[in-house]
Amino acid sequence: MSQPTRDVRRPLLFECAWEVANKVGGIYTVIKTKIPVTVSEYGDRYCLIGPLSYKSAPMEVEPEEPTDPFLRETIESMRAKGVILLYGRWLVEGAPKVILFDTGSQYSRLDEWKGDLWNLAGIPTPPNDHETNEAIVFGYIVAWFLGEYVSRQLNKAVIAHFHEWQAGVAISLCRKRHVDVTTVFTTHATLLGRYLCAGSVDFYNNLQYFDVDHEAGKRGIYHRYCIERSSTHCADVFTTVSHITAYESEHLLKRKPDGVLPNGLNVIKFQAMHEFQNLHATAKAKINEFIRGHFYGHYNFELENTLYMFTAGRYEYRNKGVDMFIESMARLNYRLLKSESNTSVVAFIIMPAPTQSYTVDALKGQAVTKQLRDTVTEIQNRIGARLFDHAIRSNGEHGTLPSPDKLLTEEDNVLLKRRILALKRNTLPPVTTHNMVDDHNDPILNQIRRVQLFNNHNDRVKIVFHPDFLNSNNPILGLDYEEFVRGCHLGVFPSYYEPWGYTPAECTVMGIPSVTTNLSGFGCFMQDLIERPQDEGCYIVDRRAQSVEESVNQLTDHLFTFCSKTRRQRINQRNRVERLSPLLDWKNLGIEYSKARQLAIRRAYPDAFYGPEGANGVEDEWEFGGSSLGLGAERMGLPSVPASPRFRGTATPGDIGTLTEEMQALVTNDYRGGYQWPGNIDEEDAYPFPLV
Ligand code: G6P
Ligand code: 1S3
Repeated sequence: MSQPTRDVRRPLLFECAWEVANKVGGIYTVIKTKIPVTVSEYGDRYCLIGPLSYKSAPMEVEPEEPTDPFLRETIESMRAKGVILLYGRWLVEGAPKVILFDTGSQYSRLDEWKGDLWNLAGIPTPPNDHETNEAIVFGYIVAWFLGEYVSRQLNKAVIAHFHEWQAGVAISLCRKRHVDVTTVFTTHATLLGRYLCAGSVDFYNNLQYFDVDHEAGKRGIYHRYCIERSSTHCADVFTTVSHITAYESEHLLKRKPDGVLPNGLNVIKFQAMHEFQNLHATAKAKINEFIRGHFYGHYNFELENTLYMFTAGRYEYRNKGVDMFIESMARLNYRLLKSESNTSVVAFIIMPAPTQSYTVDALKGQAVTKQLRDTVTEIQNRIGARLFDHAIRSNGEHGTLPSPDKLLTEEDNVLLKRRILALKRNTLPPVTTHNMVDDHNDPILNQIRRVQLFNNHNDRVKIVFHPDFLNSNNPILGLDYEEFVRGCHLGVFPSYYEPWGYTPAECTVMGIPSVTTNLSGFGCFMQDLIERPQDEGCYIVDRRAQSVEESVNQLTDHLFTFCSKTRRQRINQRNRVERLSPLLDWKNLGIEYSKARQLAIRRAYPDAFYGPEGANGVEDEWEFGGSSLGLGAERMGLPSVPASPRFRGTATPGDIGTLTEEMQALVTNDYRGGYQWPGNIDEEDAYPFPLV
């Protein structure tokens, strides 16, 4: 397969994912935020590949003509055969080249390609799985593109990096067709892992025992699983986003990852330097406004002593730990009441679900408070005018002030009373802001009912379930997600299945403390790097080695302790959290991607490294994005200010710790991060939680 004539020093890079210029979930964030470091390493040798979504592409991509003659010829040739595609610049920081393929333009070939996939790789496909059909058509078009491109461009090595099974079909095709590219496959979760965890199995204690084909078949995802597994095995280099998912992949996909590529963030975007504390205060003021409206008529708590906690993410009730979130909030409520604490907590759940509209009650709350505010402003202006008038008439002689009852007229009193009466309400403040399509069966609502967190007058923990994305134009909670996070005090993400977990990572770079678990990639990553993460505002609940009951209690303890902090302590903690940002910066984590790509090149073109050419110095000339191997924590740009977090003696944040094939066995054996995984333990998780 390898053609040593290709230049391996300055390879070309195609990065392919279903979420390129097409926001669905976390992979969009990975790719988009990583672009600046990839562009700084590859410049115009970098091009992304994704599906053409007519809804988002016009906003995301500026069309352009390719300057690379091989690319132009390839595109022209494909267009001539009916492929519709958009080539241009993705309008994000770094403005990389992007090709988006319209899968619809080749649907006529779906059956032919499905037959081919069966013959070539033994992958079966049922007729009506739209997502799989899309993955197949997309995969065939991408493999077609890569095949044509490398048959024209013969001088440079080409790396094709694919994310997640939806983009994986092309990997198997490239392998079977001997297309001269080297491939990297990064999985951000496993299909089976996600499905198994969402059920009620004791996943982590049984990982090595699952009959994977049987389990996939039982859940109707055997064909998807085949695509995922085939992509995993056909790729030159296989990686994932965390140690925990590496372990899961080894057992469920039957290949040990070559390394771990932790997800980063473009920290400059979030880092507001010393200003971030002010941003917290202004964003919190906006949340305060919402609270006044939402709890009108029952607004008996002091906002000065109110903490905003939240959980957010895709609606995966058990996987994202919403069950544990609600249960712990119920227990926190009990403990705050019992200790006669004067702290109140508003616990937000931001998780999109099918809804019909905003509830009338939620809209009314904001409307009546707005009316009250307008009336008060009106009266305030009138009082001001009266005061001014009185003062100016005194002609500098009498020096008397008007009597207060003259300032507030009978008409003002009546108006104000009307507004105050409008604040009376016979119902409790609503738990949810929207009318849910399936209110009776909604797992979140049912759990709230079970623990009876109904926003009662004397509850110290109030619940607001916002089953939609946040948006600054939202008439109820008018903030963008980022602003909302900044205004909160604590993010709470007690996930059971979380390959990485961007939500706590985003909290960290915005200087907001968070709780996560040692079943989330992010939680393990922080635990591996920092000696006492809880001291840095990064709380990690143990969901591996203790029972569900113990985990809930541990989470409740963290929440309760947080509630007893003074404002000064909270401010300090925000400062400490924010200082962890460099750990999550792509400028430091991007190097793991560089290593994976270099490993792919080495595997595809070993002669260029170990043969005579290698001896001539390819090693030394490798372009490595300006980063250096073996970064220590100090070298990650962490400020050496007093009370800095104490780091463990980590060499590199990820795990492709070396680039040599000889070291691979050592590297891959190491990915568990030192944790001893349990054998089979009989104890089953008890769900649902008992009532409090
Ligand atoms: C930021 C602001 C302070 C404000 C504080 C409130 O630090 O700079 O002016 O007092 O937030 O903190 P809290 O944790 O009570 O929301
Ligand atoms: C996955 O998205 P999810 O929320 O389905 O990929 C994300 C990006 O790698 C990751 O952060 C998350 O944990 C995974 O679960």
